[in-house]
Formats: sequence, structure tokens, C-alpha cells
Amino acid sequence: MKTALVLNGPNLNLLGMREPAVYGSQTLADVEALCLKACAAHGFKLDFRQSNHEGILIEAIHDAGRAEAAGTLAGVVLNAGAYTHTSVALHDAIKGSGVTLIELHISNVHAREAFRHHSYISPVAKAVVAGFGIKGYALAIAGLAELTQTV
Ligand code: CA2
Repeated sequence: MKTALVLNGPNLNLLGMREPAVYGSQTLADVEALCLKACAAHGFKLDFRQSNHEGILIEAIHDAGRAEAAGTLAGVVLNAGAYTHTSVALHDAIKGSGVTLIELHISNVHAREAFRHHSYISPVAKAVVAGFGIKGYALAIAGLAELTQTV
């Protein structure tokens, strides 16, 4: 059974505590429970993480690239938070690791402020999910199953 890594970036630990109009009222623990269900439905083990530190996210992506090459990881669902719009380092890490990665956003970033319209992740992502609220995590996991299906 392969693992799906769901990686969450800065401030996503605050989910459900502020800005419910944008991000909903469910917490990151609720997101993890939803991901666990989606992974079970698609035959994945779940590795669910959050960090506010760019370097930790980068190292997790490097490790994920090695795990995918070794055949133990299906790929990554990444909500890079605000690093989406700023991080050349994350872009380079994704490209360099060769990992299969789905970019995810809870909100529709294209319907928000102009500074959220550009993503450094999109050019190196296999696919992008945005605007479905936290249900997008389940959709991204289903997408990862679709992308990695061998039969
Ligand atoms: O829509 C998304 O998932 C985002 O990746 C969320 C990021 C934002 O910077 C991106 O533009 C879009 C923000 C994550 C912080 O989430 C908070 C949740 C509750 C309270 C404060 C921040």
C-alpha cells in the first residue's frame, strides 16, 4: 500500500479559528480526518503534516521524491499557503525532487487579491485544485489515485 503525503504550509494550523468566511469553520484536525477517509477509499496510507517553516516543507518534498522513486509514495498534495505566491525555493524543490504533486487551495485564489493570482507551484505541479473548500483535499487525493493508477 502506497502513502499519500498531504503537506500544509504556513498558518494552516489556524484553520477554523479565524476567517471562516474564506476558509470555513473546520479545523486542520477535521481536514486530517477527511484525508484519512479519502485515503482509505483509494487504498493509500496517509502521512499528514503542517509546518510554518519553508525549509521543513522543502525537506519533506525532497524526502517525498526519494520515497516515490523507491515505490513507497504515490505523491504529494500540497497546500503551500502563502509560500505559493513567494517561494522559488519550493518551486525548485518540487522540480528537483521529481515528485508527483497536486497543488491545492481551499479558496479560489483567482477570485481573490491580485497577489494570490500568481503561483510558483503551478508550473511544477501535475494538477491544481482550488475553491472547493476543504473538500478539495478529498478531490486531490482522488486525483492522485487517478494519476497513479496502473490498471
Ligand atoms: O486557499 C488556500 O488554501 C490558501 O493556500 C490559504 C493561504 C493563502 O495565503 C493562500 O493564498 C490560499 C492562507 C492559509 C492561512 O489560513 C488561515 C486560516 C485561518 C485563519 C488565518 C489563516
